[in-house]
Amino acid sequence: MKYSPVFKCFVAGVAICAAVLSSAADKKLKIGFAQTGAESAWRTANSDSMKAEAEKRGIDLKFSDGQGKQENQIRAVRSFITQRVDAIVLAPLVETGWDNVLREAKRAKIPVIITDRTIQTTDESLFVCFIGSDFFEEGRMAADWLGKATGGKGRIVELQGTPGSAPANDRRKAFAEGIAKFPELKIIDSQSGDFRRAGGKEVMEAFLKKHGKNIDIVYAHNDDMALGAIQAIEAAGLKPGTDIKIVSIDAIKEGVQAVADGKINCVVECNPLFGPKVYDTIEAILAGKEVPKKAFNKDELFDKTNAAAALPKRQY
Ligand code: GZL
Repeated sequence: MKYSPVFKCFVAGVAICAAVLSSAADKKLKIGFAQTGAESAWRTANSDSMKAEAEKRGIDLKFSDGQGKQENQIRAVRSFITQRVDAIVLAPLVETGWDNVLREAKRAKIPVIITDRTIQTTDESLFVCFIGSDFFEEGRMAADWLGKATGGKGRIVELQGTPGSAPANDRRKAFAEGIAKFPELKIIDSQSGDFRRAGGKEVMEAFLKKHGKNIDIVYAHNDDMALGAIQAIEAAGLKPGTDIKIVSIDAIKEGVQAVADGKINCVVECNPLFGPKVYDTIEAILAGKEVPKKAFNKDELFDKTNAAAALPKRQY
């Protein structure tokens, strides 16, 4: 069967386009992201920021939902190494237990960026940099606000985040140090609600049963637990924000709305929308540029003086 010269040129042209397209596809940045899970509205906003920005930049994002288990995240990082991704992003559920898998990524010469939560490691060369918020600063801001708002007096119950996680450890430590300045501002009970709304409700129900009217303040490590605690407080016939003051962290839209409604008295922001910053940093690393070891996001504070005005601008 003889083919005309025109047909032969057409076939050659198609082959060249396919080769160019496939090589361009090969050059598409491939990034593995091991997310903690989907425990809170903050987490959903953080995942959405990473996915939307990857889409916008044409990045091939391999997203893994750890479902609240460190072993799932470790498995995901190993899978990213096998897939030879260009970079690995890890939002570590808890602070410890990462050295071995990070050593494997280092041996594979794949840069690791730690986001959102910090890790404890014997060797800081196992990751290139950290991008997230300063949980100590958030705890201090919450304590300072409360000291001023209460005249340094009150019995506090604390809703802690996920046991062993950096935000739970750091927010607890910094808040305790912050209220130490006020001898009559005391934590009378503290328990984990695991950053979940249901957890905040259940723990608050137990606190109300145990302490009755002897609770003046709730310090919640995140808004989801604060919103759960509001359900328990209202079910007990009490007024959140008035009978029991509430201080929380994250500043999700529902949390800022609750401040505007007078149900939460203060939220400290912990901004989850750092997808663009993560990918800018990865592009810099892959281009051989130096990047800061720690890059903290800027966080604001909302109370009755500014919450209502801030609401229209809230993005998560
Ligand atoms: C903080 C993040 C915490 C949020 C919670 O950066 O790790 O985990 O405060 C989330 O809402 O579950």
